Amino acid sequence: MSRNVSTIIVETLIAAGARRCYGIVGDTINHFTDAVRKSDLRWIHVRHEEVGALAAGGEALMTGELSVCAGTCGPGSLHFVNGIFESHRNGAPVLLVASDVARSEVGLNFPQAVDQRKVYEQTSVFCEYISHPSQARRITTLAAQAALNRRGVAVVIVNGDMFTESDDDGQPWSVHRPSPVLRPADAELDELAKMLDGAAGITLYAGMGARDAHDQVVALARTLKAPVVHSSRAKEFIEPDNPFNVGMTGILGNLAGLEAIERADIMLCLGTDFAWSQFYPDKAHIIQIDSDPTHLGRRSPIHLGLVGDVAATIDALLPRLKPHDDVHLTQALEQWRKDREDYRDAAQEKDPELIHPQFVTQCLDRLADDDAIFTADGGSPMVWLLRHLSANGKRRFLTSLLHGTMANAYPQALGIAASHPGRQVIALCGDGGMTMLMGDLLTLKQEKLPVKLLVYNNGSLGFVEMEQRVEGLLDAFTDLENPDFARLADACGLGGWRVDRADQLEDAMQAWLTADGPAVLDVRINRMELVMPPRVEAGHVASTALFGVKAILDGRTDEVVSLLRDNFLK
Ligand SMILES: Cc1ncc(C[n+]2csc(CCOP(=O)(O)OP(=O)(O)O)c2C)c(N)n1
Ligand SMILES: [Mg+2]
Repeated sequence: MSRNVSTIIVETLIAAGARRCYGIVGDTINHFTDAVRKSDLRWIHVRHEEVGALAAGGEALMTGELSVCAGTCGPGSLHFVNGIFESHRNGAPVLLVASDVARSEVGLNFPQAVDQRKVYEQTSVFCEYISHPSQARRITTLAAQAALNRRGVAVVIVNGDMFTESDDDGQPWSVHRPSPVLRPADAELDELAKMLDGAAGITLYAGMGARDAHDQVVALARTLKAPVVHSSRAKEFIEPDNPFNVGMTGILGNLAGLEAIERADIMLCLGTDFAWSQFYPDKAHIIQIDSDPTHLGRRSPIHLGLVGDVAATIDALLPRLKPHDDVHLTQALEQWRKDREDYRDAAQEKDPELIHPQFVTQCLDRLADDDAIFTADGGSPMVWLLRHLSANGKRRFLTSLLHGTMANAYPQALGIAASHPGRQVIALCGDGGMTMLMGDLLTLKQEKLPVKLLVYNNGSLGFVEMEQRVEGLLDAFTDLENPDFARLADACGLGGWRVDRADQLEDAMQAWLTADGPAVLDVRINRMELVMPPRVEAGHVASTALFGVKAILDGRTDEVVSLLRDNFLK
């Protein structure tokens, strides 16, 4: 039967598992949205396409299923770029239908014409035009298949006039999703077992590639008596029910994580591509197991690199290993206990006038549902999430750790709320992040998506302000003059609460969490908060002191005093 290209694309997307499409209508996409209107694909009408892309990415990452966005030619399709980059980096299967001007106008600098392929090629696993109506089902199918199997973004570019062309579309193209098992050769596993058996202190470092291998990682840690350090993104999968967990390394990490790697004789990397080379050890032998051979030895020279899925590789390795003794493990677990005490201490409020973000986040940890889904903005909120919310195997976490964008939290939460009805979805927002894409608060109301936004209101682009100070610069261009976000929420039709004192927090948070529909909790937190690295180096102290001197000379003595008081003397 003959159908138009719009209908064929929509049918194919639904057959590939897509349930929602995020976007804004416009001339070259209107026939596509008309086909969406007549279908079971839900159109979520956002106010800014970047929010649509982040929302589709949030949905796709949490469900593992295809999510779609679509935009009109030129500016409409361009606005998705930052959110599409986020999914390209974090592996969320998103399909973007980007449109362009009619074919009769291509190459003539027609208003709004943009070569979408040049824009999106660098940020996708698949990027192709539908050049003939007979390709519509085939290209869309292959795009969906690439996004789902290669974990990333597929872009299908369609000229506006193509959507109304028809084809009789006879062939049954369909998406295949195989699950191969990948593991190293027997001889390689024997060599690995020999190296591990000859080593005293072994530390496991688990990344996103270990997300389906929780039980295997724990079993391996038990046999090797190895502490387990995890990357930030792997927190939700590796932290729960893991007696060998000692936290994270890196600038956002903790001392136990850092030292477990420094002290090890072997650092065994399991599905991690952690990018900061300075946190890899000088002394330890590094062994890396990854399903992607291009990751081997990319961040640090390694002694052995093997290709395999983490779970399948550990299953094949365990019978080859002898049990180890636990000196290295005991030391790491003792430090982890101290690190958690320090985190708890950081959240004690002695002065009700001063609200520390750690206190706010630990209160949320207690009051949020056991299976809540949390997102956090790039900037300090992501650190508070990683350090102060506990993973239990049911809670889920998402932050922008690879692309590192601001303003991701509530847009991602929007897509997660749409795809997880009945689940509590909480966005930890910076005041900078939330106001960067504030217009889509209206979408939460209009589309009835009950996201709970917690705004860490420090009146500043705090993370960067801190970076500037720690580098010995006088902080500049970081002030944010904010409205009362609770009143703003009210004007947008959302619930709104505002907290200025620590002793008001718990009641307000309780009311906000149990509110019907979307709601904002605006908490006035301490502006002078420093995100402490796991170990304060002499260089940090010297350059922060340099900021102190410059600030005093600039007449800002009060700020230096509060920086010291609020971080070191509390
Ligand atoms: C889109 C984008 N612009 C700029 C930056 C640089 N940047 C990183 S964190 C940050 C400040 C975030 O401020 P806010 O959201 O208020 O969070 P805070 O750190 O104050 O808690 C900035 C400007 C970025 N990562 N992404
Ligand atoms: Mg801020």
